[in-house]
Formats: sequence, C-alpha cells, structure tokens
Amino acid sequence: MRKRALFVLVTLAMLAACQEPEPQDVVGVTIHLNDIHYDLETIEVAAGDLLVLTVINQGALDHDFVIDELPTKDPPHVHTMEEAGTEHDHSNMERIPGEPALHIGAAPGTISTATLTPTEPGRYSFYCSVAGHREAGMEGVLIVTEGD
Ligand SMILES: [Cu+2]
Repeated sequence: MRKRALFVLVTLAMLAACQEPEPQDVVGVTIHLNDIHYDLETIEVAAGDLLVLTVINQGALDHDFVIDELPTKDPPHVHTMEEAGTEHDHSNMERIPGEPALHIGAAPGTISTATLTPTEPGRYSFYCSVAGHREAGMEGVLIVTEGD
C-alpha cells in the first residue's frame, strides 16, 4: 500500500513537471494485464487530451503494451516502477525508425505509466507483442475522438 502511495506521488510530481501553459484535459486510464488478457478492450481519449495510461502486470508472465502507429504531440513518456523499487524513466527517448510509436514493457509485478497526447482522431490497435499473446486475445483499440 505504501508503495502504491509513493507511486501516486511520483506520478503527480511527474505530471506537475510536464504541465503545459495552456489548459489541457487529462484522461487517466488503468489497464491490468493478466495471463493472458487485458482487462480493457477499448480506451477512449479526445485528440489533444493528455492520456495518462497506467499499465499493471498482475500476471506471472511477461507482457507489454504496443501501438505500432499513433501520431502524438511529443514522443510518449514512459515511466516504470518495478517490484524491487527500482525505477526506469524513459523520458526524452527518441523514436527509433521501425520501432512502434508506443511500447510499454510490463514484466510481472511492474507498474508503468505512459503519458502522451494523441493528435489525430482514429482507431489504433494495441496489443501484446509477446509471441502468441495477441492471437490469444491480448489486443484492443485506442479510440481517439475529435478534440474540442
Ligand atoms: Cu502478453
């Protein structure tokens, strides 16, 4: 429970640091990963909103959360907290050509938070890239609706 509280504090501090000068709606979504499925099949956000996506792997297997193509205002910021308390901050990572637009690694027991601002309305498939998992049903759709 204390770890959860710390995680919330870290997330809030991170959001404060990323604050934009103009007002931007923030949409928080949490998706749980199990063996072998996601607990959400659709995620909806309006173009221009800041999506704070928390990925929690409750299973015993490695999973991830991938979107191949997704136009965003800036490269997605991914922050991972592992069971041991170690943290990985993937901010300011350049997108490597051929790599997916969004890749959130999710080893068992990890909690990751991705912050991103989708810019183009559309339907974008998300899936687990571990061999066989997408075929087993680990996939869904991020729906980006028209912004204000
Ligand atoms: Cu998986």
